[in-house]
Amino acid sequence: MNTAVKTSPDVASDYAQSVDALYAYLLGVSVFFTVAIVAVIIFFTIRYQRRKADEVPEPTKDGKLLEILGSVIPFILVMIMFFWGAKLYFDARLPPKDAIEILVTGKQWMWKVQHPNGKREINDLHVPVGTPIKLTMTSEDVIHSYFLPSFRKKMDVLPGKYTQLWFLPEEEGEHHIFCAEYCGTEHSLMIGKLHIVSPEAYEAWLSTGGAVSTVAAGDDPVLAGKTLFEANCTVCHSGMPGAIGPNILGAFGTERQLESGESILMDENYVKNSMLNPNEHIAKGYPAAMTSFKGTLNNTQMGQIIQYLKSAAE
Ligand SMILES: [Cu+2]
Repeated sequence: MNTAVKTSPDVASDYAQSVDALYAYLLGVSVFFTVAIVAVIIFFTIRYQRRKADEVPEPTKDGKLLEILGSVIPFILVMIMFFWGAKLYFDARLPPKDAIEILVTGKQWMWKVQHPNGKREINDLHVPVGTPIKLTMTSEDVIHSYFLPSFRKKMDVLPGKYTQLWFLPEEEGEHHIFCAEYCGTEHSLMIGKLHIVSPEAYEAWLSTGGAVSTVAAGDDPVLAGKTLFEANCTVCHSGMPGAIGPNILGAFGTERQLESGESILMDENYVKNSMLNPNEHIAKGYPAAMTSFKGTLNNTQMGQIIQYLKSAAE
């Protein structure tokens, strides 16, 4: 039996290794200065204590070089922390364009996952090796957090908002998935397994169980979104003659000009907010004529419309 104490989770990617290296640097700098400062305090306490009641210390002289070194060295050390940390942060926040998008919904106390072809799974996540994976995540209730410790990647999952987390599975294997935000009684059971398999095995997995042929049309988020779009949005938003709203088919991912003179990126959060609070951002040249779909469309349906708009813009 392996009884070795683990000091850090498994390392499943180059990114995880880079995070560990930065962590080692932070820890090294902290430990070095803690030890050095404590040692100097102890040494000075003994060396310079008052030995006689009438003892008066010698005046000290300025140590200019010491002052400069005492400012410049820490400055360089913290700037290394800043730029190194910023680089890793940007790497983590910007998913590559060719990433496979998988939808994740957090719910007390499970992770509901939907793959591009509509296939669903709960808690587990199957992904093909070698392709970047982008998780687009939201919550049905409280704040959760999707944590892949072996990849050193973690992102809050929030109700009423979409967040993203991406990672590159570099080797086949199995890894932990945790909820990293205390979310209620069974938070500790909100765990899953990440299965990294070969691309062939992933394709095969996608078409088994809830086989593609048996995935109902209503299960495919894009198809379901298309039906909902046509029932609720087409009249005003697909460029029909005389339409009172802007055509949004094909516009996902572009900058939208607003009546206020500002512009805003049409992303998941913008589209969802426009369905809930249509008058918050009015498109340039159009009247504030839309009413809210709050209570008409549920979270899942709004998500499906977003998936349809995304696919219409590809
Ligand atoms: Cu949770």
